[in-house]
Amino acid sequence: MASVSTNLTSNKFLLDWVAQKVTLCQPDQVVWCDGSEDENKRLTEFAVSKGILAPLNQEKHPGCYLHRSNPNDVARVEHLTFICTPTKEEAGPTNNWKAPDEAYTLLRGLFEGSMKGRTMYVVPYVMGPLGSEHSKIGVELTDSVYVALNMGIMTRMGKPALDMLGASNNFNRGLHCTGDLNPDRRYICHFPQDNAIWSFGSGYGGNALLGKKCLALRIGSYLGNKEEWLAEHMLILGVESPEGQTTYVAAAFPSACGKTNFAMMIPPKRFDGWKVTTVGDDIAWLRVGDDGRLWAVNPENGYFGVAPGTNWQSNPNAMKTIAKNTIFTNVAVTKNNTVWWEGLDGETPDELTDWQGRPWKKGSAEKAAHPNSRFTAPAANNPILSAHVNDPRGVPISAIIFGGRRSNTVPLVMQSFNWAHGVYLGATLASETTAAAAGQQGVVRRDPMAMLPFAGYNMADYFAHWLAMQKRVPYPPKIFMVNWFRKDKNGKFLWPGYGDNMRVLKWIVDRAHGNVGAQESLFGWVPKQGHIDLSGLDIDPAKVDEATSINEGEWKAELENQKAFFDQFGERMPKTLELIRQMLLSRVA
Ligand code: GTP
Ligand code: SPV
Ligand code: MN
Repeated sequence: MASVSTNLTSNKFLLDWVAQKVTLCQPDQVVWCDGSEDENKRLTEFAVSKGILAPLNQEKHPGCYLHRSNPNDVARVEHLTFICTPTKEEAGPTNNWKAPDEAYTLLRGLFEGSMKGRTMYVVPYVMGPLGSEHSKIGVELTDSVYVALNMGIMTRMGKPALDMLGASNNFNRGLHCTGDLNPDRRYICHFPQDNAIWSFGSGYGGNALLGKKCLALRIGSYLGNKEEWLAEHMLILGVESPEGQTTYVAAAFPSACGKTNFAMMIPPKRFDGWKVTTVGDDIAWLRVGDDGRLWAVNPENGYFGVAPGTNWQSNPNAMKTIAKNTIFTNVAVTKNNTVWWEGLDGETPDELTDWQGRPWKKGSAEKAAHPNSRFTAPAANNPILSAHVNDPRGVPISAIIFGGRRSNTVPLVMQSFNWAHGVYLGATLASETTAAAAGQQGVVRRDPMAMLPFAGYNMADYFAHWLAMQKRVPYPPKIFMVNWFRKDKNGKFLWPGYGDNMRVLKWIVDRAHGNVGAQESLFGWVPKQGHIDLSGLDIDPAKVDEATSINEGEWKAELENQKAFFDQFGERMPKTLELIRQMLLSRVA
């Protein structure tokens, strides 16, 4: 049997657990990751020698590599993701459930001998700032060098994690094996009661980088409910005014609905002197501080961002962030071995190599880059990285924003009447599905708080937890809803989006500080005429009117449609949310 010995730790719980899993998976060797530069170099070279990574043009993309995943393994697989709580009720109607015994038996069968002829990487990592009481430690055992390298970018990985863990038994146990990538033998199983994750048969992103969606959101949300904090699918940004006052905002948008872009935004010229800084682009852990405010940390240390649509116009800070030391997954490459994707600046090249490594010609009906192609880039590359990303206390949140991708109905921005109504706005969030998950795209579905695929327990209990936070947060953030994606009758976006979202953010910040009035609509507070600053924006005012309009007919249908979603939770559903729905409906009935 491969030796598990290491001089990196003497933690008995960890060593015993690794030994157990070595017995199960039978790898040829075990490699403990220390997170050093040297190790990164060695693993990268190994990955290149095996064809798992290909060096990109090192002049144009220093330290950057391309990875092509199996074409059947390009996105999260929600139908193969399971919450394995003792009872089905604990997982709730919106999660797939397996009994823990059954799941362990099934997966043990798959893991048995699965790493024969392969290396097991032991990847210790911290989610959250080192030494912070908010942070959690995980260890992922994986046979994928791609996963180990990505975890090195996305988390605080290696020796610092083992040092922080010390002799403690309190760490998430993650077991991952690529297997033969047969979708019929692919399972992403979470065991919240055991603080464990077993993932088999996928090498892709959220299925395989266990610190991200599996630990930071699914297990995290379960722990949050127990420990009275919130694990959310939210970006965190700071807005600095010309006077030097910084306001922190957290925003939940579903997958591929604009979090990375919003978190890295550059305000338009009109907002000279205003600055946005990024704390996080995907996940927020929120806790009540001693001062009675809600404080947030970003558990991650890098960005696993959507490539298509990223360009020097839409997101210059992302372009700078991915300029070096970045892994690109499933993008296209040019003749010069530089990266390309749909929506990149400039002319489309006549010829490319597509994401599957096939020759591609301009005008082809197929996309050159996969719509869910991604970059993995270190947060440290981000030119507008907040000075507080490593602050163990996190940052105080003044506003929470919920937003979806809706062609109609939902206006550009709305503020909730109060906390419970804000929770209702989050709980009824709906969005058109995207390429971030396998399955049909562009279908409107309820995605409460952008957490539908990520809640590690019954969503009705999750709503109750959100409602109960009101009593625990004496100075709560104000809650808002936005929609950057409303379309006109020709199918064109009504709102320019990206940097111009600053115009909406400015109103939100002003509202959070009580610096500006608002108009009461039937469904929430909306900006008064002229309060969204449009100066310097070259756009037909009628478009903005349409983007901000509220159509009672559409809302009646929307409110009626929410009922079925609520009803599936039965008695477990908090009455407050259904009462708010009925009250709003009575206004248009
Ligand atoms: P995940 O990493 O999957 O959680 O995605 P995300 O929420 O971070 O989304 P991201 O910022 O990567 O944006 C996804 C897609 O939406 C990209 O193709 C963007 O170009 C596009 N997008 C982002 N912001 C806007 C916007 O304000 N308006 C419009 N029209 N599109 C946007
Ligand atoms: C998402 O789908 O919300 C992502 C990408 O951020 S993944 O890590 O694959 O979940
Ligand atoms: Mn995400």
